[in-house]
Amino acid sequence: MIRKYSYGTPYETYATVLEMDTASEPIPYFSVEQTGEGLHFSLSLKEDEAIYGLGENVRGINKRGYLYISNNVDDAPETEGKHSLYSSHNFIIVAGKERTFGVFFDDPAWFSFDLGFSDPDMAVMTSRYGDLAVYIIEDDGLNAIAKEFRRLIGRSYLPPKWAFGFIQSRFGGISEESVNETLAEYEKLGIPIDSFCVDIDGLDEYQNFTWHKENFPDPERFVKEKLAQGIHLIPIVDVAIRKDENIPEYVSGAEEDVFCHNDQGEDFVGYVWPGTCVFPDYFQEKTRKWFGHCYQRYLNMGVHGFWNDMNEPAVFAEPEGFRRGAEKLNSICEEYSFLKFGELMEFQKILFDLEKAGDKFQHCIDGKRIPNERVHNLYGAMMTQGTNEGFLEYDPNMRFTLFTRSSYIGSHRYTGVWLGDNHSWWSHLLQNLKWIPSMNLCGYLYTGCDLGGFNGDTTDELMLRWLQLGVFVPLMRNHSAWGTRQQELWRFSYREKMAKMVNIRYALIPYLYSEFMKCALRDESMYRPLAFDYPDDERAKRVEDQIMLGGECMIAPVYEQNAKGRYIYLPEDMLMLRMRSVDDFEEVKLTKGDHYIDVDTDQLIFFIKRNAAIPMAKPAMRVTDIDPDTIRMHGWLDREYTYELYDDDGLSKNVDLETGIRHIKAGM
Ligand code: MIG
Repeated sequence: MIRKYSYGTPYETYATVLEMDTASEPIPYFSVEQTGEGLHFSLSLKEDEAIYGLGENVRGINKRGYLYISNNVDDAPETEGKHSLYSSHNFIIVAGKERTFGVFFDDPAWFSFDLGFSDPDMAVMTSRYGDLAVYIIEDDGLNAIAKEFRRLIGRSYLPPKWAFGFIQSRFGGISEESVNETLAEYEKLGIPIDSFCVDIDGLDEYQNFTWHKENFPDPERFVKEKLAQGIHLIPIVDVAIRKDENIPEYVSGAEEDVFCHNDQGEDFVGYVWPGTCVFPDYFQEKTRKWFGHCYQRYLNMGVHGFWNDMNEPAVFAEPEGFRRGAEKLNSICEEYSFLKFGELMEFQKILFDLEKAGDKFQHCIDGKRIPNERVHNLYGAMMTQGTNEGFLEYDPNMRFTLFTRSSYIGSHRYTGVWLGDNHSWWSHLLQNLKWIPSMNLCGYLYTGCDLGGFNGDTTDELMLRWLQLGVFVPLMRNHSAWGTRQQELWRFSYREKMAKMVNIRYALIPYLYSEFMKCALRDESMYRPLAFDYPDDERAKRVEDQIMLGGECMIAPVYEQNAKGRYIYLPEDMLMLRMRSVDDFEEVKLTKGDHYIDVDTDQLIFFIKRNAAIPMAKPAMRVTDIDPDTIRMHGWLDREYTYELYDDDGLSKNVDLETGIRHIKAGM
């Protein structure tokens, strides 16, 4: 059951798809109080209660015990001391013996979740402006509540099947040659791959919808050539557009007045990668249409995958910012004081501070001028809606690959998400694992983190271990930053071991795709905290480094350097697969309870519930070449098990569970 409550004058956020009346009785569970700081929703927490959700934020699967702030920001590194990341997903479930309910605060402005931070026994949610809708979601247990929430927010984005293939990416140095070189090396090593990302350095002076003139001299030919090899190119699309009469998007956009304004009624100008830029005002329908149309340049070439970046939005500086920065530096030179120096630590904010921009950065909503801060967390989500307009214009029945950095609940209907600029840290491998079930709870099924880590230098062991998690993650992308150690798999001493892991991924694709599509079409989570499936198991509720996958599996990666094994808690009997490669593996029957498991660096482990079975196929070099006739079932069976294998053409929007499901029997 879902009930809606309304406060102030909520903005249209596009988060929900159900038309609902506002309840007239006061909101249950919470006491509501207005102070100078905002509208507070307070709840006293019982000792046994856990809190799940929040999609993208720092720290655990159980979010209790910290302060989280919805305030989309480009602020790497994603250390646990942060309170905000790139996206805001204001949905939580409070779960305990006496009560379990979900609550969604549909508020696109600054919003905080003090979940036992100021007071361990209190949860206080604060809306800065008090213009919001609140939804209380009740049902029978955690999974049922999660599903009910998804009914409220609508069906998750469906990527094409090729998006489940391995994606190679690198910020720095991409060219026709570098792509061909990696392809050839991967071919030699037998590493399957389906796509390459093209980052901003692969564009013409960092500008959207272009190609670097020297590195991609004939993009039409190159795109065709790669498609003929079964390889997709996935270019990046940034928010900002250079203010330059020679840029067609600037000219057409200015003509149609689609950019964000400042307090003088002129286009807001700020510096980002392409130079002096303007920012599309995606809150306007005409902007979304215009922006979507810009993608046709790529789409018409056969480019059918994209990643949307910098859409918090990230603004490096504003024109007067540089003058302010210079003055600050001068004043320190003239008279050094530690206080002044301290301000330098926040130098970026001297150049531009979106949080303090006020009327300087405005949107036009329903004909009214609205400062960004009122709807800030929606900006990236509105961008992806614009992208979707472009897809619909090109082919309304086709699925496209899309992942965004910034998002809000609602954009899960249009896009996947990647977790921005993580680090080549072991702690971020674990962060990756914890992030996935929280994202699933908020409707984001097509998700992944930069495998191997984006910033910093990865190592053979970290890359290999991270791949052993990446095998199970829908968006399987290896990406790294300019200036860091190069991360293409063929460059590592462990390349042969890595090749085997990617092959295991491709062997699992029929299963992963089937589970993904079933969950998407049934409004379910593909990855869940153990607590969701074993609500009566006190131990399962405490587990933060294992998650459930689909209807049959549990994953538990090794996430520590030099670890040759790890502890596992099994909430029921399970079959462990310990795999060196698709053909070199052991099946170990394990009983419910605690186990210490040996896992050599070149081994991947995962678990299948007793009396369940999963399909694995013979891998192929491309997703489309995987032959379903090679499927073999794996499981520990005391009786027959029937697996529902979903499959379809992987490309069109003609998706139907009934016609797509084939029953595969696994014998004893
Ligand atoms: O300011 O396009 O998160 O994946 O490689 C950095 C360059 C801009 C941030 C993205 C990252 C991407 C990088 N971008």
